[in-house]
Amino acid sequence: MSKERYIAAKQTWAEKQKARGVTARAVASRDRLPPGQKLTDGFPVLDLGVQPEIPLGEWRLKIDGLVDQPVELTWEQFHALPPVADVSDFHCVTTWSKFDCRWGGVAFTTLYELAQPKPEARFVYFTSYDGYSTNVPLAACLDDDVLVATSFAGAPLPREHGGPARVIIPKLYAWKGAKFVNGITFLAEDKPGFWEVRGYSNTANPWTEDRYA
Ligand SMILES: Nc1nc2c(c(=O)[nH]1)N[C@H]1C(S)=C(S)[C@@H](COP(=O)(O)O)O[C@H]1N2
Ligand SMILES: [Mo]
Repeated sequence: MSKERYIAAKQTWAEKQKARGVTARAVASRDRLPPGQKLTDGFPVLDLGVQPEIPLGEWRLKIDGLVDQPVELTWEQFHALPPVADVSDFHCVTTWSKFDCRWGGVAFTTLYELAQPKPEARFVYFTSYDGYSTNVPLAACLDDDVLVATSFAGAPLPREHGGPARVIIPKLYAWKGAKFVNGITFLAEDKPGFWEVRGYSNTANPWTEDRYA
């Protein structure tokens, strides 16, 4: 399927779900598997039809916006930061979930301390090498399970899953985690990302089935 048809299909699906009244459920689930999700043993791949190839020597992660110390990290500089490892569950809005994903990388809070966002910064806008973007409230990024991951299950993060580096925000639907990430911008005002402008929920809480806005 072409990239345009794929995007249009997902957008139409969001509109149909909304027409059926599926936007958000008022009642949160306490199960490990969020409501409306099915467990998968595999690891499906979702992207925009492009998996950009980024040589590690050319890879950069730019952190800018409302920060006191804008930085542009090379691969070496990124890996000189304190590493973190975390095991978390992964929930895609298209109703599959994967348990016990073992990620390694650098904690979002480490990058936050490095760039020193100004007090006005309340939102984060992530950008990617494939043209993707997504937005998250800063408060949600400061959980200790949020990271920029460069490894999965003990091996370098494969390109199809967003390598060299991707964002993982376990408590939100997975579209809030940018694969092929290359930019983290701190903003005072919210700015909807790629799927958020195409009918997906801005808040994306799997536990309340907050799928479409
Ligand atoms: N750069 C980029 N990041 C992205 C996407 C994308 O298309 N491009 N898709 C999102 C969606 S909808 C999901 S469910 C997850 C899928 O990650 P996976 O392919 O590793 O399963 O990545 C998210 N991050
Ligand atoms: Mo997704």
